[in-house]
Amino acid sequence: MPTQALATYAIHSDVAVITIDNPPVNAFSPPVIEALMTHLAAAQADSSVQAIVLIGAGKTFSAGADITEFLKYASGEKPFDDGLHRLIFAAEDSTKPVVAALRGSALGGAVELSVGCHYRIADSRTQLGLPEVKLGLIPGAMGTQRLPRLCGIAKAAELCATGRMCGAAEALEAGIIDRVTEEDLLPTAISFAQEMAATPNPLRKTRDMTDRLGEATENEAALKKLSQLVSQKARGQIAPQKAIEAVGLAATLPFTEAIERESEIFQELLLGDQSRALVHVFFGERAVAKIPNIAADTTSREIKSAAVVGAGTMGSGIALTYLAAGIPVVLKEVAAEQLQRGVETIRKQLTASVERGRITQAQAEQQLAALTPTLDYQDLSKADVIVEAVFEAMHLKQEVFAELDRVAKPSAILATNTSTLDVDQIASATRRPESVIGHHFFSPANIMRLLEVVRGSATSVEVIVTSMALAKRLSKVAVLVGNCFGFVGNRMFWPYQREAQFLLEEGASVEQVDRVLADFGMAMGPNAVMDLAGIDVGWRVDQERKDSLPEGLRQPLVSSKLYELNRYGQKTGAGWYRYEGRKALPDPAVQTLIESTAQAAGIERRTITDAEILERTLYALVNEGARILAEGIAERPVDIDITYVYGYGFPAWRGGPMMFADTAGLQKIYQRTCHYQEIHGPWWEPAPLLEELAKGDGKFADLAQRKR
Ligand code: 3H9
Repeated sequence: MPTQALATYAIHSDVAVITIDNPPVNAFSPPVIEALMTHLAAAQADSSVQAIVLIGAGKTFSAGADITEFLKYASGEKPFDDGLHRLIFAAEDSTKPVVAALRGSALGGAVELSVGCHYRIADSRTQLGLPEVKLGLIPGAMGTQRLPRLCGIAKAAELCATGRMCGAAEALEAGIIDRVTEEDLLPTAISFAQEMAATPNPLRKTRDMTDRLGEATENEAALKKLSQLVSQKARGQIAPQKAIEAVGLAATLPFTEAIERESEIFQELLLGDQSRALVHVFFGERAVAKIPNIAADTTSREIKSAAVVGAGTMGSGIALTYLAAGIPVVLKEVAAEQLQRGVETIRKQLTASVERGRITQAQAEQQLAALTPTLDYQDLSKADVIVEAVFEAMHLKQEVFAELDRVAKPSAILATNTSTLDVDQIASATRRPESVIGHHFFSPANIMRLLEVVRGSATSVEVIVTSMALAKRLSKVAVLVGNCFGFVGNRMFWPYQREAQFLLEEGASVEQVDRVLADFGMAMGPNAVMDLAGIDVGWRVDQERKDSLPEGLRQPLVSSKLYELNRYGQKTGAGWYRYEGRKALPDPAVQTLIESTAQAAGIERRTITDAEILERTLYALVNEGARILAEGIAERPVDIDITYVYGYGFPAWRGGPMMFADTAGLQKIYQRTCHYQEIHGPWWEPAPLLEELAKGDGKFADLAQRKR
């Protein structure tokens, strides 16, 4: 494709309009940069041109640098290309004023280009942001030095270190942009450019500005506070602190030296594991939506209305998710009291959303009006999708599905929110197993982004495709998985938690295990997770599963004792911890229970190292992941990674369990798995795929290249 096609050049009276035209998001690939450079040069050479407007084709300005290029640099395929620097300097050194006209999104390098232009005007709905930290990077095209010159060091550091988006009005107030318009952007930008060209000194260069950098002691205090904040919010991540460091250089180094340092930091981060992992997650989130072996033109069913069976915590969360997406919901319960409780939960959540400014009062009222509570299955007959969210017991689920089969219209999708049970067995209660599928939401269902879409053996392709598209409407990240105990997420979580409990029995404390895994980057330690999810929930799952477990294998002993003591976790104020409000406190009674249980079972207690905790929990997770891949329950390693990052609080900056394993080294993991097998027996049998990859010096990532 000729480079010129990626950006167009047109003259509107005396203004040159250069349009970035690289769908879908106008990313700055090297050819786009070259095309823009060519057009900028043409505008300099054309004596009839008085000013230049830079705009994006379509709905958006640009999503910044082309992230696919980073992969080539990180893998050594290509040297680092400073094309964006050259382009920004070309704009700034233009002899005619350059106006960046922003709309849609202006992200990363796109903001950096715009702040290198002489002026900026934005459509009032534009969102601006420096999201590089979300890719484990810092702004690397002079943004850390130009932004503070426009809006001050404190504000610039906050934007660069958090990656937070800001709207046009905020950007205007901060001084990042010069004008906001409600009018048609292009003609308004052209008029603005003409107006600026007519001023006495129209070439305003950000690099020369120093008056807005702010006062030294205030800046230092602001940066220190920000550093503390991001060390909590972005625990374990390097890039946010580096972003603060880079922005801080605006106060201490001349522009040219500071941009060199910025570029060094950017390139160091680009070669680091954290950026590699976060870029993997960025593309992974998009990859899981593309299902291998399903034709792109497969028809999907129309979803205009939904029903949810069960108004408990999960059911009401699922109903809220549909309501937020503008899909009306019929909510079914067995008794008036439970139904009323569910409706109240939904009402309270909506009120809380209004209070937090997430939605308006009018939107909350509209959503509540779209909720129809009922006790009658017959009221579900018009729903396009019905999600069952009753207790985790097969007989109950089958009863519900038999009813759904009776009342649901023929085209309805019948989804189960089971987190562990056999979807085929549930489907067998109907005469239409092709319409039955798992929609496994994660608690709180209206907040957590993951949706495991579980395909049963009879589930039709149409139902799968509809579910994946529906998930997008519900703002979920959907991962298609196969049917087995616990699917991908909970099946892998079981050995992880099993080892966590064994470690307690062998001598670790509840707090030690949780601290070690939280320090690794998990959102919560395994014991705290159990307390949140409900020890009773886990117990119920264990009851359903116990007959299918191999005999003679060691089983965790303490959690069922907590269940017998009615210590269900946060909901009863006590579980692995005791709770004051939501604050978890160590409980000596639990320690005593663990010790007496271990003694009664003849388990010798010893000092457990942090390293052993990490290995035994994480390698057990990875080993099960390898089995899941070999069985095709997860199609690709990235499906597991995204499941864990979005559903289980696995640190995105480690890329998910399978990428973590590749980074740690499969040979090491395999050797340690064999070592633990010698000590602890069959639970630790290495998965054949792990063994094969380790012995062949391979990686899970290689599987993506293999034909299944
Ligand atoms: C940067 O600028 C570094 C500089 O500081 C320094 C350089 C020296 N590149 O998300 P969607 C693809 S770092 C390449 O589904 P949406 C995406 O993979 C960059 N590709 O759409 C997908 O491809 P596919 C800082 C990109 O409407 C398609 O576009 N910028 C890029 O839901 C559609 O994307 C960011 O971090 C890119 N930059 O959301 C912005 N962006 O169709 C990252 C997207 O094959 N991007 N693609 O799956 C986003 O946040 C969202 O994509 C955006 C649109 C909000 C723009």
